Amino acid sequence: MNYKRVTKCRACGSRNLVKYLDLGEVPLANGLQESFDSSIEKYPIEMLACIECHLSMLSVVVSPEKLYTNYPYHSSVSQTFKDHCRAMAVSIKSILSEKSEIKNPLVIDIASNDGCLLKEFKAEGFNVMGVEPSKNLAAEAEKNGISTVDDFWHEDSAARIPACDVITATNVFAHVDDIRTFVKLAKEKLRLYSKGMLVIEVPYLMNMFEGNQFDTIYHEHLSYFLLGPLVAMFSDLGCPIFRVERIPIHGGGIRIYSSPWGYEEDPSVMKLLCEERDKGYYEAETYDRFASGIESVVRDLPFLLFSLLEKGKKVVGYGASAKGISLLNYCDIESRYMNVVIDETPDKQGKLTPGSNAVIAPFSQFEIEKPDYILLLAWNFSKELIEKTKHLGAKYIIPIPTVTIL
Ligand code: JHZ
Repeated sequence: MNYKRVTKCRACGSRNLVKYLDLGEVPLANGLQESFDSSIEKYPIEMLACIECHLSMLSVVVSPEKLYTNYPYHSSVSQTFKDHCRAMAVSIKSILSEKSEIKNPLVIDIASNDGCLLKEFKAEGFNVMGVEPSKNLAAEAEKNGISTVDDFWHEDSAARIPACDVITATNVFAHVDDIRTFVKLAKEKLRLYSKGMLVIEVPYLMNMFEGNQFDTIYHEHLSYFLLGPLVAMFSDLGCPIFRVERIPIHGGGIRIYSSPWGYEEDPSVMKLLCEERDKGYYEAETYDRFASGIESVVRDLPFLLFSLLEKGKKVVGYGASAKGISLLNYCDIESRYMNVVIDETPDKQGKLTPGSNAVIAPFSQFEIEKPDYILLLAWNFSKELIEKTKHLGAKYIIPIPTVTIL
């Protein structure tokens, strides 16, 4: 098996870890299948919390080579995400210009995917460079004019990039096992004269708990972040967090800004730390409450699909997202309840969802299936998905925080 067990906290090094959730064993969410395979590999999903710094993490780390060498997720499929990238580039440009005089700054994006974010920085006048381990995505970014080092972020790849003014890392930090080295390597690349900064976006644990987003727990996401453990670790590494923003993308995340070059701390940092403490995120019962809250979805979703099947209704999934595929597995939903999931990512089409074995089909399949119900597996893009399909006249099933029909 290509995984190892976690024995200490990857943020603070404590061995004082407590298990608060066990979702059994499921296949890798993006391990899309070419054909039905009854012996598909499954890996445990258990959540641990560090008693010292309150980082939440999975109990296992699956080998990154297994997860990412050929990665089907393309950032650019969602207009909502493209809009988010545009706004991020504009906002960072304005923060940087308040602090430094630099013309045409250089931004490096770690895990740059198909170049979705760097394209927006380029449009804002930045010089850009990506680092992306998935060969298919790095090649696509290069084709679109984004210079990309096709590798993971480690000492060798860091040595191949120049010093820069901004490093961004969106939706990758949660995927990294050695987060301390990740930050150290980034910090060393930030130029002093431009007061270089590291900007990281991660899904936020408070949103996950409040929204019952347990489907976002899967093998790629090794850590589930609060601001508290991040602030402590970044200070310890000499690259303090000086600003934080809550962002709506992917069900709710945080964008943290850090730098070794002496930025004054913005009040946003202390405000969110206090909110975490006041809402009980450093207390055990909050974790137990989250763990017991997922039971209703795991019970109600299969029950709903079963009763719709009994009534002869057709249900089709929309968005073969990693979280959606995980949800189908957590709820034990087999292909007889739902055998088609629509997804507009060409690399996903024609494949089967691992574990639940639904066929991933292009958008045009909606006209053939004529669904009575569309299960929004990418609920984070509900607005966009509903807008695109409302002409079909189907009802929508939103699976979380509680199973709801629209
Ligand atoms: P989406 C991703 O997870 C990937 P996933 C990653 N693991 C991560 O960390 C999180 O984000 C935060 C499709 N779609 O983005 C595209 C359409 O077909 O919710 C995607 O396959 N048409 C790195 O996989 C899927 O839905 C559309 O119009 O859970 C959405 O996946 C839209 C909007 C999406 O993330």
